[in-house]
Amino acid sequence: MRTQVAIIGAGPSGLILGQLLHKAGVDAVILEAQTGEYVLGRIRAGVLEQVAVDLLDEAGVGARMHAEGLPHSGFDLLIGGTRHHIDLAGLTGGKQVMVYGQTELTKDLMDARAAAGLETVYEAKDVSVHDFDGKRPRVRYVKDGAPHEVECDFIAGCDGFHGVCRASVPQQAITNFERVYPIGWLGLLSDTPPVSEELIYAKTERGFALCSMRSHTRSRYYLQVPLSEKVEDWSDEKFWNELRLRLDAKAVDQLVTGPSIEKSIAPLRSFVAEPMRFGNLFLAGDAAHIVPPTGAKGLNLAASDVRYLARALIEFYAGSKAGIDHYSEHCLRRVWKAERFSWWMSMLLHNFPDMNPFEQRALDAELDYVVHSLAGRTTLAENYVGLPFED
Ligand code: RFL
Ligand code: PHB
Repeated sequence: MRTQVAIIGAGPSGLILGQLLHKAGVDAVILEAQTGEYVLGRIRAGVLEQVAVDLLDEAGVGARMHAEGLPHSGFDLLIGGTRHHIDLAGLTGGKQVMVYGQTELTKDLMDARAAAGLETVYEAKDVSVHDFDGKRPRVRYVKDGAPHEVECDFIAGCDGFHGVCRASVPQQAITNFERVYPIGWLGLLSDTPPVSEELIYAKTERGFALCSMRSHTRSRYYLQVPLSEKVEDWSDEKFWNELRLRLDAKAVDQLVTGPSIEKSIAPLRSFVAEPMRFGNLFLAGDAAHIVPPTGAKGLNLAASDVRYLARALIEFYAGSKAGIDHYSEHCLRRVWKAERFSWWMSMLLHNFPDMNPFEQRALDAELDYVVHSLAGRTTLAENYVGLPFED
């Protein structure tokens, strides 16, 4: 098989890239290790920045998101029992975020791809990438026991943190920057109405909690837990009891509980690989970087990488190499700002048991400053809604 761009991974990065390339008449195939149902079953992100919303519109898949997504113009910080409203729109000249589940967005992209008759190979096993530094990039995989090879001009590594693309780059060509945190988020999804119209980020002596949602009838809650916790040890009742202990009286009063539909623990990690281009191989999304979920940036960064990558590849076929030559530099400038923000928001809102007491007090003071200063709240809001593209 021959194509212009071989995309590895059918998560949000790969699917958005495929759609943008298709719109521009660039040929691509997507190879995905899992089944479509498995990809759709992963409960992950919920908050989209305006730039991600705009990109989904550009890709022609925004209709259901606009009909069913929930625009949010602010959120609450609940600190030591006191609420502080962060008026995103008021602080950023009217900018908002959109609450729309990654699952829904993925489904819209899968449907659009199927409707256009575009090829996605699900359950592509043993994917390997070859000669991406040379003239004949190729991708090999096994499907239903039979080996296949795709010849291409470019390979887009959209295969997530544990994918094969970054792992195929020679070690001396890549630098990794990493910070692991000794905590995780225990998430619970339930068909219960959200406790509040806006998200609540809570910092308490028992640890962080987040009240989020997927719709007016479906809630998503998270609790900070030690990494050693096992999800099997958290009955729904135990989760709801602990959540109550981290909320204020108003939220406890309004909280509607019910059986969980999904429960899982995700570790918190910051990670960046530099550069993001190796000859004709490009990394995008979680394949190149990970943020702790506190700032709601992971999916949004994936969207911004793919925006740069689609433009660069489209420009290449129109006769200019400038976009692909600057891909890594453009992405990383935005990536590092989101990394910094996600790290900072995580440090401010979680409890770190082994932290030096001086640093703990200094962080508490910083959080107090942020909520009581217009400049502090503006910085938080400006980063949360998403920084503008610099091009
Ligand atoms: P994905 O979604 O991991 O998709 C990668 C795809 O590649 C496939 N793959 C392979 N395919 C072929 N061959 C191989 N060898 C392969 N290896 C892997 C995988 O099966 C998969 O289908 O990466 P992508 O597309 O870059 O998208 C990134 C986002 O999924 C991620 O950043 C977000 O979910 C992060 N995130 C959030 N981001 C936000 O912007 N806002 C949020 O509110 C938000 N909340 C979250 C989150 C992530 C969370 N978890 C569980 C990590 C909340 C949580 C709890
Ligand atoms: C979510 O709804 O899953 C969510 C929302 C905000 C975050 C992280 C996750 O910061």
